[in-house]
Amino acid sequence: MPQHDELRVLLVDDDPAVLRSYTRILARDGVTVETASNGKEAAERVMAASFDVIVSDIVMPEMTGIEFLKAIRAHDLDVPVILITGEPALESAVRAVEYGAFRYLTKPVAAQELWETAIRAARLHKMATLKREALELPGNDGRGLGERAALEVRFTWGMSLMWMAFQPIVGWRDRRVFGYEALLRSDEPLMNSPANILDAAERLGRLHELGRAVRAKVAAAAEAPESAGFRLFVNLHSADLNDEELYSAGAPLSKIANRVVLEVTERASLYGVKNVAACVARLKALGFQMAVDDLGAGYAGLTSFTQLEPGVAKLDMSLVRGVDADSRRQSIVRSMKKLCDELGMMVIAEGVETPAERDMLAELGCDLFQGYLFAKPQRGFTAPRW
Ligand code: G
Ligand code: MN
Repeated sequence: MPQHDELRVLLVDDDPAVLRSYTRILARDGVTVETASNGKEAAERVMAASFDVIVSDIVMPEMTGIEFLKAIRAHDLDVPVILITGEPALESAVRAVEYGAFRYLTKPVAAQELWETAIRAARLHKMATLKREALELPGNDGRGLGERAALEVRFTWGMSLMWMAFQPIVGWRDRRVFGYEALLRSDEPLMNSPANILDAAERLGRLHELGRAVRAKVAAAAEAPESAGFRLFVNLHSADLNDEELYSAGAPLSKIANRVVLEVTERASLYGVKNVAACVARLKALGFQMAVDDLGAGYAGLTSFTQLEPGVAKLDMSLVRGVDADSRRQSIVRSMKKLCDELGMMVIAEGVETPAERDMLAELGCDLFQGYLFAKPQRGFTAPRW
């Protein structure tokens, strides 16, 4: 038997019996197999490690095989993906081809066919990778040139089809709109989640370009008469803090700075930013207000409070979800609110989805809310449902 050393296979299926049976077929002759029981978990695996071939079911809860394939393609344009389905349908076959599936197999798959298809795909991929590496000059961050070029193209399309959605932030007691958060969207099918666009921009070193485009679009939208009088909340990536354009008085967003709250997430580190305090001072001098985003999801603890001296704190939706039935979340929200009051900060609770969450938050002293309960992010400045 030939050894297929170091071929790594990722198997994705929600049925444990299928995973066991496919593992038995594939895990031999030097092939290692990892398994995931849903598309979401599999996507995380793909981000963390590289595989020579991926074999995935199509019909799965949470994330279908097609959505999974699409998520992979945003990250890795080359890895061969073999999709397997019990219910072949033209629609899914068309999608599979569109997102570059290697093969589309129907259940039941014969052991020999599965083995041969997977090994052939993995070998071809490995060969192509080795060839590309041999052609490549060292030092271009280890990614294939072809892959990078393809990502550039996708990113450029993604940017050209980009638009800003707006979601209202409401004052509950007085039933008034307090402001709108601007959220990035793109109609490019492979770049349609903000995370995909940001990830591509980061890998291509084009975060500044993306940030500038976002800020220009928000400034343009702010000219709409429907937005008059409302504060606009704009998310910053930590890399934006290193972009001189952000501090230019002539930049489009600077011209409306006194209406703008800049959100800096607590999820990511501000480690790469040279002098956060000085950056914040410059932004405040231009008239911007600062907000800590995703508070409570954090990793930075409360250091962002001292680093940013924000006027607004946005409670992460993980604290909001089910807060009505969870005394631990209630305690955290109550003390966060108290702390923010003492520091003279406004508190916005994000991701409010149910009346029960809203009422509990109000009882805990919160009044500013954002979430699907009032309105989803959408084009234009939509009025909330009360
Ligand atoms: O990280 P930040 O808080 O900026 O992200 C806000 C994200 O949360 C947006 O992508 C928006 O679409 C989403 N969002 C807004 N309101 C809700 C909600 O009520 N529930 C959920 N699950 N997501 C929401
Ligand atoms: Mn935000």
